[in-house]
Amino acid sequence: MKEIESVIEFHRKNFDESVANVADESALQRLRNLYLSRKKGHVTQLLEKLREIKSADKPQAGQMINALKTHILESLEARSREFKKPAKDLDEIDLTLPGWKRVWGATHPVLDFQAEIEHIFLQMGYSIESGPEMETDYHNFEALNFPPHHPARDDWDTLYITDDLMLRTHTSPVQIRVMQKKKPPIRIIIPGKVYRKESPDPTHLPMFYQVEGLVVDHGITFAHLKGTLEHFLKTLFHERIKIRFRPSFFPFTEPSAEVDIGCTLCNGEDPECRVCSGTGWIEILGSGMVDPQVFKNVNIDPEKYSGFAFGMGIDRTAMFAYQIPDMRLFYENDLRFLRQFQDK
Ligand code: 2NL
Repeated sequence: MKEIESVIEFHRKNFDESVANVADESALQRLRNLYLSRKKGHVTQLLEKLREIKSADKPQAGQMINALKTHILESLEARSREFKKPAKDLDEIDLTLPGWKRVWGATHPVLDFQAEIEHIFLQMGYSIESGPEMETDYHNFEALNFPPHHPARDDWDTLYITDDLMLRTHTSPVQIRVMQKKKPPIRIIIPGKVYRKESPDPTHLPMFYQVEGLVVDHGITFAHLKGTLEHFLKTLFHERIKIRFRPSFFPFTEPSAEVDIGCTLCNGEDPECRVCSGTGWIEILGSGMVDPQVFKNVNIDPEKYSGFAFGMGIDRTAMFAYQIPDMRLFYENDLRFLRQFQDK
């Protein structure tokens, strides 16, 4: 009898100490299990010990164990109520004090601009594709109809990894990969990072963002190209721009056209404008009808299908849209610069 009495006392003391120290509801739950769990709980084990006790002592020992159990249950309940109570009464808090200012992260302005471009094409039913940033000579140049001696293959422009592997110089290789896998109709854009061996200056960076687009189907014409790009640029620049198409040349399109927009800085009114050099026009985009040879390279029959494609620099175009004089500002990560684009 003396022995079980002291064990009960021992548990009560330990429990009282623990219950005073628990910090939250989950610690309270662990304590509840320690004492009351159905197999291993201390109280459960005490009740099992009852069997070894003389029958004359059993009623009194049983009562003491039950008293301990009631004590434990009540204490747990009391602490649990404390956790549920608000820390302070509302009238103790001074609601006129200023709050803590939180510093939120934000998407980078170039990626925000990319998302605007994606949105316009998604609305026209395009899907967005992506592919590797390290490419083979075949996907980056050969399939796109670049002759072996073409200057863009030169070390001046391309960052080679081996003779056959390079950092992609445009996102066109992704279009090659898509055309190898899927049959037309194809309506895709590919935004992503591209690399060229250039020294950084206000309008050049060795890494920049590009978006290319490709449409392949029966009966696609230059009129589709023109209508699509006009709609795209008018939406991106909020209808505020003039647009013109100029004949041009790319190895992978025939015919090809470059697209200019009226200068967003001087509107053609400043003969010394540093953005358009006084011409009133900014070159914004290259485009054209996919060359039949490119279709043959990916086993699409140019007698049955035609298509158009285009390419545009994202950071370069963001410069004009936001009237930023130097592209390097995007990558210096000066928070004073980046914060100007927040909460647009
Ligand atoms: C530019 C010009 C262009 C394309 C990219 C393309 C891709 C395939 C087939 C045909 Cl797979 N064309 N892409 C076409 C015309 C121009 O980019 O000035 N980019 C910044």
